[in-house]
Amino acid sequence: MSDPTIIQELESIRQSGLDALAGLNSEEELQAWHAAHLSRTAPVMLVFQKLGKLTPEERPVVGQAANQVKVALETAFGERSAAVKEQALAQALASEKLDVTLPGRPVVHGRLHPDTQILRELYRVFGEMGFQVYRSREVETDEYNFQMLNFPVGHPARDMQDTYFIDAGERGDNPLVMRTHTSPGQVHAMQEASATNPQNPPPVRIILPGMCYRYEQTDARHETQFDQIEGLAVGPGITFTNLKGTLSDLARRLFGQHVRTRFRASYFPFTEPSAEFDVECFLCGGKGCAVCGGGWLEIGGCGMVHPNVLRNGGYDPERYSGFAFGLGPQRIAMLRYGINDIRYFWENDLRFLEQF
Ligand code: FA5
Repeated sequence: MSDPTIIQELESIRQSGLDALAGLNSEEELQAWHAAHLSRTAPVMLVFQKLGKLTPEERPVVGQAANQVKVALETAFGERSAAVKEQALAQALASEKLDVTLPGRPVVHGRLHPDTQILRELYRVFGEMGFQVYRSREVETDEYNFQMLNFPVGHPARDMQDTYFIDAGERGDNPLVMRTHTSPGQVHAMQEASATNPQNPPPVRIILPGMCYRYEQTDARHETQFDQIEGLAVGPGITFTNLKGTLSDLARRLFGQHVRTRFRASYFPFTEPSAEFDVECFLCGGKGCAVCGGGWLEIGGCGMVHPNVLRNGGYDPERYSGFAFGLGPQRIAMLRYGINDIRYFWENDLRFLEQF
């Protein structure tokens, strides 16, 4: 038989706990009640600790009774807490007044990334000039990224574009690479067009936009991942004058009628002759600033398509000629918006992005 005094004690623990709970009306009072009646040192818990000292007959009876008291207190606590919360909510709603003179909460709109904005503008301008968009792959073979463009294996000009290789050497001299420029798309596009009529391939006038990747040291004007927009025009009788006219017109459409541009002789294995295309920095008036460096900002490379590249694309260089260029849209956006560090583009810092 169990000790009747323990059973009585449990009953009085239950009763006094429930009585104390009945009048509580706030969260703080409830917490204090919980500490007094259900924490590790609460009277009902101490009964559990005493179980070990009881006889084997008493133990299950007292244990069960103590458990019932504990459950009763927990249940009552849960119900009281819910009632107090409901009461508080009702009071808050009753006291709430609608002040129609308060200023509205601003609605935050998403917006296009500055890179997307400049790309769309370039698509529009080139569209007006009669160029179509051709998309090409970001993972290339060495053959298309380099060899077809007149950079044979081991050619020193490959050092101009530090490359990310993405295979472990299984493909010998033709590894997979992340494209270092959009120029391999030139060969894909020409091959596709010339396949439609190998004897008389159709003229081509396209732009090839897309991401490029180079394993290089980043600085204010260099990123490891950046956009390029390649341009390619192939047909009978295309000259360097057409190239100059196209890029000068582009600069005027983008930056205004009075912008100054210059072509500097340069070298690319896939064009001959080759040039770099610079726009005068109108942020500093050509004096040199954080955006441009020396007064001019290089926005692309260009030249007349090399006969070997025309041939690789299925065009006879005796009958066809072409020009090509590769521009950096982010450099164009830097000039347009006065951005002094290209690394802001992919940092996802809202303080930068919200300015556009
Ligand atoms: C090329 O990539 C050539 N394929 C361009 C070309 C195409 C020449 C067709 C002739 C005919 P280059 O490495 O200079 O060239 O890059 C061209 C443009 O891409 C640069 O002027 C610059 O605007 C941009 N660019 C190049 N590297 C980076 C970089 N690391 N970060 C940001 N922009 C870059």
